[in-house]
Amino acid sequence: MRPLADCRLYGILDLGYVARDGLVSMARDMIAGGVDLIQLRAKGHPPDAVEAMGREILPVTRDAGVPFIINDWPQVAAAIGADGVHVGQDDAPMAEVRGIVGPTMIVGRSTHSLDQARAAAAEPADYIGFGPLFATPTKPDYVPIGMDDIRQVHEAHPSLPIFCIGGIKRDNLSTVLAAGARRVVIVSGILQAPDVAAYVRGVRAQLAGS
Ligand code: 3NM
Repeated sequence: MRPLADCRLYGILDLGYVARDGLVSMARDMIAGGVDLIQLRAKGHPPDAVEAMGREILPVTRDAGVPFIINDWPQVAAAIGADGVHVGQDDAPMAEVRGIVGPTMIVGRSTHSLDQARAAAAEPADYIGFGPLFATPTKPDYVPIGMDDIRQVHEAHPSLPIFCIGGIKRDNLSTVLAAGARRVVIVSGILQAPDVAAYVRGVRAQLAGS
């Protein structure tokens, strides 16, 4: 499996954009393009449904050596033997999450400020999301934090994988990278692309050049 330290492009299977029966083929397209990590984000779906979806996706990601992360549900991640779980600011503290998923599973946390990034680094989370940089329909209730703190959060946590997120597309990626980002999450940009694999390849090429 690809080490987290080598992961720079994080794709999310978000049920707001992908139909239930399109998840596996979307995962394949994202992998074909070259995403490094895949998360299943199924807001509003009960844990048994998330578990069923996860069990279908996991063999595809495993085959490719791409870590598979379950959003929100440590119990589901543990039950299916996923590679990781992602939790938000309002979710359980790390000790509780670790109690469910064990010591080796990847645990990531969303952060929306430098203070939250510091707290997550201290838990310690294995990686953090940092954003939303820009307003995004994927997470409509959140106030964008802009790009001003990107350099500082990287300087403060040099060995923590930090994935910038929120409104990032191929079109603004160069600006985000110039502001100091090393790793990114792209949700709607990838999922709404007419040719997902080609879009991801384009993003990869930009990352490789930065
Ligand atoms: N989390 P898109 S922003 C799922 O800031 C998510 O924690 C965010 O989607 C955070 O690439 C976000 O479509 C949505 O903007 C990202």
